[in-house]
Amino acid sequence: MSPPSTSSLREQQHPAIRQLANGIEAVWQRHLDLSPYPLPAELGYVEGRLEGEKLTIENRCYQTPQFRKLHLELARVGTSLDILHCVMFPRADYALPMFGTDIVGGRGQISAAIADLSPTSRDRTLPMEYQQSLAALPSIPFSQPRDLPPWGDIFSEFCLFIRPGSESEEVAFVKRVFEFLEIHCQRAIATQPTPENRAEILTGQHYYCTKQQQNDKTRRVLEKAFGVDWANHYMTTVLFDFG
Ligand code: BLA
Repeated sequence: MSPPSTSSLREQQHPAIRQLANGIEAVWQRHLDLSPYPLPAELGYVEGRLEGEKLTIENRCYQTPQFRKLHLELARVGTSLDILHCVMFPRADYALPMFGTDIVGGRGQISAAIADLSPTSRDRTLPMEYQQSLAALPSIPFSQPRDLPPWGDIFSEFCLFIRPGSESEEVAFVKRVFEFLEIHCQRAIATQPTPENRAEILTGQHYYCTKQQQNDKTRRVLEKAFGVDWANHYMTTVLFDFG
């Protein structure tokens, strides 16, 4: 596929968000066989304004032989809140973890930067090759680690959740996410489908999505701009659908 056209929202966003968005798409293009994903036209670019500030959302979606959906979303609330959200949903016959990342920031400061390769197997552990590759990454001493919310039992022991304390920590976070992505794409293309595991994989993805749907901070932002029903529809069909 040809490279995607540059997005106007992306140009305006926090540099770490822009770099991560550009880099995620570059890694996808380099490793995966991307095809378009049929997102309903009205959900590609969305603007909402109910109470107060305008919320703008730009979505990029692809599919590949291994992934039923690659979703990269950029959002901006007024001029004060910039968001990057990305999830890679494996097809049900590929026993792969869920890659997810979320960066939330504004006015020059990122408050939340999270990235993980989250297991979906019945025993909720990552495949051995992932454990080995992730354990081999040198640990980074981020100055402000953050605690996971109660629904965060879906994340792996390698989950990174921080508030970056400086520009160099922002850069280190973005670089680490690229390392997660490289590991994931390389494992994904080396993995053979196992249709006999479909039920287990679907159950794991269902659990992951059900937990992510409990993120009240995301829900609140969407509800304020689009209303309760739209927010719920968006969270269950675009952000975290079961496939
Ligand atoms: C946190 N997500 C947040 C926060 C906001 C959003 C405002 C609070 C920031 C903070 O505490 O500093 C908002 N995130 C959004 C919105 C979208 C979004 C509006 O993606 C989409 C339009 N969230 C994800 C994914 C992960 C994730 C894929 O979408 C992880 C892989 C995690 N976001 C996540 C976590 C928190 C968060 C764990 C902190 C929640 C908490 O502390 O309660």
